[in-house]
Amino acid sequence: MSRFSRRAFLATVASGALARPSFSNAAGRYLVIDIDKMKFGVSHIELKAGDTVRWRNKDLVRHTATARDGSFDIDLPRGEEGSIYLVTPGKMEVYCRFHPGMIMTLSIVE
Ligand SMILES: [Cu+2]
Repeated sequence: MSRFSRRAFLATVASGALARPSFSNAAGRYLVIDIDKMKFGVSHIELKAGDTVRWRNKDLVRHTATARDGSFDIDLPRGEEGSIYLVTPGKMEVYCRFHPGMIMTLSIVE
């Protein structure tokens, strides 16, 4: 099992109006990963605890950004965005539930 727990992330799903969790005053960076042409924009990204990752679906079809360990599952209809705020160091795999070949990894360091 992964070292991530469900509590490790504040996950939010953007549906129409973007949900804004408490990360607005986080000191970390804010990184955007575009999804297009059936791929995540990066296959691997290294982050720090306190960073926020935002996925943007620029593709023509619906995708998800889903943690392999179930920590989060962000539904991303066409044109939608969704973010997670990373708090726990570790490595995890993210995939798309609709297209299991779409995979990327996040490494969160202290
Ligand atoms: Cu997909």
